[in-house]
Amino acid sequence: MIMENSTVERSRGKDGLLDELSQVEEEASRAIARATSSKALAEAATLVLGKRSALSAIHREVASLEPEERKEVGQRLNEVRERLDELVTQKREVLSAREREEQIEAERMDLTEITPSLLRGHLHLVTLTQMELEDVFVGMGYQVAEGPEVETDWYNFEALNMPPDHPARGMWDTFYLDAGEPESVLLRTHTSPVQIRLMLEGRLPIYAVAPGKCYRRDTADARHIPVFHQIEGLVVDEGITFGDLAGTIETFTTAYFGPQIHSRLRPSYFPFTEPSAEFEITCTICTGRGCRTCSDTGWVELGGCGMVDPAVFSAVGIDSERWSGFAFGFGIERCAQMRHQIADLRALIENDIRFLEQF
Ligand code: FA5
Repeated sequence: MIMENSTVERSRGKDGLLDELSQVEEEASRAIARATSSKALAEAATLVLGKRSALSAIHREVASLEPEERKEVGQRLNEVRERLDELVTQKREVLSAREREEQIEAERMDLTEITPSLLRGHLHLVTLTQMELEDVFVGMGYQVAEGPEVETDWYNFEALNMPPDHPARGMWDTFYLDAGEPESVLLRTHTSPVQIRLMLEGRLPIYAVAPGKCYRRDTADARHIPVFHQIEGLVVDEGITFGDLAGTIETFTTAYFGPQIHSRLRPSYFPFTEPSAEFEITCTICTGRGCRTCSDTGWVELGGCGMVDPAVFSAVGIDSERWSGFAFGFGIERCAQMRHQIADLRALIENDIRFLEQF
């Protein structure tokens, strides 16, 4: 059958092949013109120019013609192939330009478009609270100081009247760093070492606050997180009394929480102050009735305070016969917690945008 078929094909002769070439040219041009995508054009090109195309079949038949006829048909065949090739190239350019435009349009982003619901970030509540607390104290004539978060044992404990093995060191569960002598370098457990640095500078009198990060091996709960912030206060001048300390704390509470919040000082112990006190305010979560946040006491401790112990003055070379002073240290997260009635302090470090965007 195949032989017979090829015999039939071969018997078409020169004129038959030329006719067929014109017909193929016409049909192929129409197929190329009909293609509406690059993919469809590639398929049409394979059909009209590929190995199984009518053109290739004619090409195979040319070999069986007489040399003169072969030349004529061969030339016409090349013309048709070149013309179809060119049609495909032109059409490919048109289609791919159109497709590129369509893709650009589909992927277009208007960077100037502003939707009303677009959220803008802002400072974290703890940072805002720290800035507001600083403002309150700057308004009272204090300077803002800073100290390092990585401290030596001497600044964090010893100069604050806690020699090695002093039992009060147990009040702060400490992260030690693997640097120098064992347990000589640590992450500060409170901002009180900044008191020592300020006093060692030797510029008296001192009215300063020092806000910053503190680290303790505390288990996180409604009132504690292991990395938190304190704001330390230090006043050293002639004739400073406990009355000045109590008045300062009262002024600060009224300025920050408003007059409706009650505060109290309770006798306490810190090795670096004598006498010492704890400073508490009415729990704003339960307004004093007792809840999980205040451990059912109705009060929340904000910080510690007291008159600078003469042993601390002597560690930094200040004459305690002439100078006296007070110090305090408050938790910044606790201040934010009570001001904004945040039942669980851990919410401040969970980074839930729905919570943070409220402040
Ligand atoms: C101190 O750290 C003393 N240095 C305060 C002080 C300074 C006393 C100057 C006298 C003179 P205390 O460990 O109680 O004290 O911490 C003070 C406050 O820091 C606490 O009342 C609380 O508000 C906050 N605080 C302490 N631990 C945490 C914690 N894990 N998470 C959040 N806040 C904390």
